[in-house]
Amino acid sequence: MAEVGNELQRHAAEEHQAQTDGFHLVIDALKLNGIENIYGLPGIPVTDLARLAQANGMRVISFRHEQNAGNAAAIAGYLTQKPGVCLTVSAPGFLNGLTALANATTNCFPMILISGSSEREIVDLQQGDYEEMDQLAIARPHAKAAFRVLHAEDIGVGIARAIRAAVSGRPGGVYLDLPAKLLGQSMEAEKGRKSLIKVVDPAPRQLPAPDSIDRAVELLKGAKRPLILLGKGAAYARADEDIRALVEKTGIPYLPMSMAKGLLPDTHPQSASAARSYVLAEADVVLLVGARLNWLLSHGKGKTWGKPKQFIQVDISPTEMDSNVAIAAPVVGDIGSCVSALLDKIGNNFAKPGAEWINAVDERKDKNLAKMAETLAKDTSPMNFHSALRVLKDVVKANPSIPFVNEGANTLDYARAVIDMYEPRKRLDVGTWGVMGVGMGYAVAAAVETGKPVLAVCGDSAFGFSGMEVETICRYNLPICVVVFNNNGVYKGIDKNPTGGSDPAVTMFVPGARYDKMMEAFGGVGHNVTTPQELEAAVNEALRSGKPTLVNAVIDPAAGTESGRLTNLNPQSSASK
Ligand code: ADP
Ligand code: TZD
Repeated sequence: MAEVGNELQRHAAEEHQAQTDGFHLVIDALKLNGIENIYGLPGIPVTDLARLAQANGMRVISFRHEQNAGNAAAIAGYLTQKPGVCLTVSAPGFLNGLTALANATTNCFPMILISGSSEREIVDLQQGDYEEMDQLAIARPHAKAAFRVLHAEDIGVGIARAIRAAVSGRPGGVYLDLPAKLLGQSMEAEKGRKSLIKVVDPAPRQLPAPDSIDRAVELLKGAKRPLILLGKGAAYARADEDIRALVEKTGIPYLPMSMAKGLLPDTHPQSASAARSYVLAEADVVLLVGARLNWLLSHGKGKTWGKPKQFIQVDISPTEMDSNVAIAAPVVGDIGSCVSALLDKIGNNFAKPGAEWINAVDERKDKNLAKMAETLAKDTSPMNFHSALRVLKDVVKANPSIPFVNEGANTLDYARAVIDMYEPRKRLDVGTWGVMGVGMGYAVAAAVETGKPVLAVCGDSAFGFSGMEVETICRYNLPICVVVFNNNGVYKGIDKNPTGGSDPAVTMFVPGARYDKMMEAFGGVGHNVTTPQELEAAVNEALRSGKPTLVNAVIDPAAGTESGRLTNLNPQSSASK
């Protein structure tokens, strides 16, 4: 009898083994394509998906809010060229993740938001399911592509399409809708295995047309005051050596956009960062590499751009050309292929720009750098942005390979100007939208994906958007040091309620708040610092120990300016004119 029982059990097990289900197919499809990490938040209907992913060897990082998980996935995509995956529950969880998906699409970061959803039959008849929402329709305008899978045998196709859409051409955010029933659907394991797709060459090279290269090089050769502008597309493309060669062989001054800082070290003699306004206004030919002429570049026109100029634009997206101003020499292709073709065409005899242009740029640079050094050298009490950043500049110089996350208004603008970056893809910031709240998500993914300690420098307002993730940082024991520049409010901390009433002014926070205690609450290390020396010691200790740390850096509440350096973007009330 016992033998029969065993035999039955064995049969049942074989039968069981011969079956697979939607949960396993999703995980197997991701793993087959080299995706090892999931950033998400569990709940109905994806809790078991997250559990099984962990059980099957994926690293699953559970967050406290989906937007932060989504931001983590987005920056993981930027850092690895593989789509970062965010997993959320239906409706509200999905919507929380959607901001991050839209931000990924806006920034050209490859990401896949996988969200559980209600069954279509119920959603389409609006019968009121638990967390019911027509998620696919809502995601579509915010994503580069959006797909739904209804049958287990289509999971392989769904994930393959999501991966391709996220990383090919201009990268972006992809939405993948997985209704609850799909996850539980079973099918024969062998058939399931065969239904999965290992995506071949997910981001194929896109070679530029030879005549577009000829046109670009002709224009560059004729330039008197050329300028190269590197954007985060260039950093993402990982054509680091060729980009450096292009800059050095041509001898042209270059400007890195914020997240392209470090593609060449900011201390490079050809960096024109310290003469930004001058070179933008004076250049006659501008070669854009992976940078859009959007608001961050004043749309390529107006006072910022001064003298008339011609643009060469290297970008993978053909429709980016002429989006703001005429592009005289569009070069459409992937940056690696384009820059390599430009280098071939340029050869070794490119006539470097004349001394007049180079000297004029250097003169501006030297003057501005001397002015900056003077500002940084001032020891103010209380600390202001510059005295605090002076020491962080040295910390980054001593630790050039650590990811540096930065958000805020003044905290962002000053840090970008003061802190030199030395290696590509180390500076991670608010990007194309200037969005607050990316801080902790970016920091977590940077630590997970690179295995390095991370330094995150956030304004107190910026930090607040994702601050609860200090628990996540402690839970996973990640080597992240968060520095909160605490000036008691948004931009600064001295505004008064114009009515004289007891409510605080709209930009004010609780004065003297101790953000360091938040980290301590979850077992991490907190420091409250009021001098540059204390700040430097606290950050160095954090980087040395690798312990989750939050440094509350007390900054003069009067130090900031409204909107940092974006004051011009604030509409004026007619009452205050
Ligand atoms: P920044 O904010 O640094 O100026 P943007 O995000 O505006 O940079 O621009 C990045 C550009 O880079 C986008 O237009 C995008 O299409 C392009 N891009 C991204 N990856 C590649 C790539 N591998 N090859 C070519 N262009 C790319
Ligand atoms: N909400 C979102 C999602 N993004 C935004 N950019 C804003 C609001 C508006 N905003 C800025 O543009 S900067 C900023 C807000 C609220 C915060 C600035 O204060 P801070 O930094 O404390 O973070 P500083 O250094 O004190 O200026």
